[in-house]
Amino acid sequence: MRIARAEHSRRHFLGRLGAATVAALLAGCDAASRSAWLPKVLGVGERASRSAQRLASSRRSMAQEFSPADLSPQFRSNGTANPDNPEYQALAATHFADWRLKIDGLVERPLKLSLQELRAMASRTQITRHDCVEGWSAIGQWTGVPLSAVLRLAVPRPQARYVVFHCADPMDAQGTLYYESIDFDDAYHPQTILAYELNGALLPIANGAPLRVRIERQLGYKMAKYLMRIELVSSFANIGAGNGGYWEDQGYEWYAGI
Ligand SMILES: Nc1nc2c(c(=O)[nH]1)N[C@H]1C(S)=C(S)[C@@H](COP(=O)(O)O)O[C@H]1N2
Ligand SMILES: [Mo]
Repeated sequence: MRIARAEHSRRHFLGRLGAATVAALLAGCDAASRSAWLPKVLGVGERASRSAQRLASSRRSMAQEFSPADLSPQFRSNGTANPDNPEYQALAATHFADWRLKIDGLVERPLKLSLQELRAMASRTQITRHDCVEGWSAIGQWTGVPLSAVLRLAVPRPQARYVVFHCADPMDAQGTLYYESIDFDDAYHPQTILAYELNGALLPIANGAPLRVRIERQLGYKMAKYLMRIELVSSFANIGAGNGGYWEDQGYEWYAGI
């Protein structure tokens, strides 16, 4: 019953993904991203059944990891490239020395962590492929702290079901800030990291400095950049328009599995 419903919404989403991807291809992306994306576009049917299989078995599988030779020459930026937000700009001016990641909501121990504190924690480095719904892909190397380690420090309360990422960038004239959310399956997945480095260098502002999340088995829009706050909730009914993310509020699927 649950699987049937998930599969229904997945097909709906893949239909839309196909149209968006074809539009992007017609608009002309560069050859590298086209070749990385094309097999997946052509294999939509195959993808749907593979995803159904994954849903039926486990969501704990690992995303493919690559070698340094596979790295894209450049990891492009998409969406916001520099938040139009005075508070963020002030933090950026001092290289995020005064930035703190807040972790609150349904936790026993609310936290405020500096970049230095996050960097002092055990890190994980992974080379993965990022797939954007707009029809481009790029392979990059990410280094950061596993989200699971940060959650363990904060001690989630039993009622907590989702992890909400609040970002610094306003998306519209009303100042709606980008936000996203994932469930605990993804939050505790070993490849879900809060990344502060891209390709061995400090995370550029264009890619989400000082901190962005990597959720490697989902599409690019889930991977919130410019993180300011992580909130644990039992439901996202009262966050944004209630669909779990900025793009979800515009009609995108909440679970954007690849
Ligand atoms: N805060 C924030 N996070 C965001 C976005 C954004 O506009 N703002 N865009 C999303 C989309 S659609 C993609 S594909 C990736 C792009 O990441 P990149 O800029 O590192 O390529 O970030 C995602 N996370
Ligand atoms: Mo995207």
